[in-house]
Amino acid sequence: MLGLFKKVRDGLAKTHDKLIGEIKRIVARAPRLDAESLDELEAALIGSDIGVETTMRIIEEVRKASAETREVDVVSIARRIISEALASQPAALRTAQQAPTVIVLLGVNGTGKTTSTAKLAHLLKQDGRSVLLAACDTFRAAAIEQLKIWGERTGCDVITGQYNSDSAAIAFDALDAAISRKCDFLLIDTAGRLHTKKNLMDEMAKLQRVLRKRLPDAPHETLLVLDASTGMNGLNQAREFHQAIGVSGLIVTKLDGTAKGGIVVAINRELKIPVKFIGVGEQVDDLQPFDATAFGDALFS
Ligand SMILES: Nc1nc2c(ncn2[C@@H]2O[C@H](COP(=O)(O)OP(=O)(O)OP(=O)(O)O)[C@@H](O)[C@H]2O)c(=O)[nH]1
Ligand SMILES: [Mg+2]
Repeated sequence: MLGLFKKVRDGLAKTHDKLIGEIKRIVARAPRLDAESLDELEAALIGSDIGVETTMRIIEEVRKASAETREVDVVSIARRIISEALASQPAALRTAQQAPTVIVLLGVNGTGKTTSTAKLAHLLKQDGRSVLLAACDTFRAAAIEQLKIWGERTGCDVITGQYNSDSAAIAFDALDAAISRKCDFLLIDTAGRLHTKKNLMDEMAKLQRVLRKRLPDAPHETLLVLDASTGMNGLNQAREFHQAIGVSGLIVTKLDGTAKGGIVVAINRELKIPVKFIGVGEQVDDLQPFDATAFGDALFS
């Protein structure tokens, strides 16, 4: 457990430095927190990508506290409010009453869909579950081979089709295979294209429809994979995907490389879509189930 916590803390180091560093700098310079430093604090919080709603709540509480006492503990106020925002959504994976649980991973190009599919497979396998993978990115060159390699590494079979063929047909076949092989989980890797391209949304909607034809309550999770380093742009992507096809949860990747980890707070609070997993590195064991308490601790420790 300690090792896991360390990974999250190391992964969030840049976000921690930015958020806490800025708060401390402002408070050190103006401990009384006059109007000007409150403005500065507000700008710093917005700049850390935690979102407008959470920023406003922190500023409001800090303002109230500074009317009552001279030395306001801004860090602990921020910590409390951010922890509340983080814990506001359930983070556990939704599973099928009867196997297989079908999980679709989608998102724009390069966010980490394929690696997250592999990492999730690894997590589930470690938990003793059987996992089948479906290579439904028939769009990008070498995407199928990439998933096959991950399949070998994680010890999972991969259902594939031809490049440029219908991804929904592969998903259907894969679901058939998962049912007949009695697999616990089917993880479906999909193609990434710009979210402004309507055809990606159409492709994903079709994939969902086709899965439902075979298994009415599938997919049990539609997980949008977001690259944390895109910050507020990621929040917009999530909004658009959610409106177009419905997203049941998020995987926020590449937290290790960015100071924009505050985006996880904004997503939880403002979109009310739960963050289910976070990616904190490139290795197969660098995906972790999202734990609001651990995340808050890592952000402030
Ligand atoms: N540092 C870091 N790198 C990551 C993480 N997740 C994914 N990556 C890297 O991001 C790059 C893209 O990952 P992919 O999984 O191929 O992304 P994708 O969304 O499948 O990409 P397309 O299929 O081209 O749309 C790879 O180099 C991954 O190693 C993470 O949590 N941290
Ligand atoms: Mg991919």
